[in-house]
Amino acid sequence: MVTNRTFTMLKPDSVEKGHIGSILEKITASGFRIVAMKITQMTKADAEAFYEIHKERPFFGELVEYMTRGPIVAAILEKENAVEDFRTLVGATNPEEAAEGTIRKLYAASIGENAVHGSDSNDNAAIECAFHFSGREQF
Ligand code: IDP
Ligand code: MG
Repeated sequence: MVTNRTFTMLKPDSVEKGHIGSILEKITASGFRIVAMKITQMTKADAEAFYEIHKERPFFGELVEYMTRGPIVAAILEKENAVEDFRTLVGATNPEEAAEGTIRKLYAASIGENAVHGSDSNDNAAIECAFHFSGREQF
């Protein structure tokens, strides 16, 4: 199992606001290597499957609506301790609680529209990378 990779999405709000370049710059400046990347748009079925773990939560419908409303940038990032280090760079789910300098502190509007996704474990990173990328799209 690959343990030095994590999966990220720049969510629709980041794309809409023109933050792709700034966020990717912050990611690469923080030592992550981009080993796969594309602009794509999730279908309702994609988003429901990707966020299945949250399907009983009250915000699930809102989350699926948000994540499917426009294109995202999906990417795989490589770095030693990638999953944990990327979660630190991303910051807390609620941007009001996110540490200074984190991506969500800088770019997220709210707990729902929070700019980026980062895998929460090595197992989920592997599942999420495979959800969006074939082997031939990963370098
Ligand atoms: P995470 O993205 O920090 O891991 P999770 O708890 O896994 O946070 O939630 C997944 C996504 O669901 C969040 O990134 C956010 O977009 C959305 N979300 C989480 N909590 C809420 C909420 O209370 N209201 C609306 N949307 C939420
Ligand atoms: Mg999560």
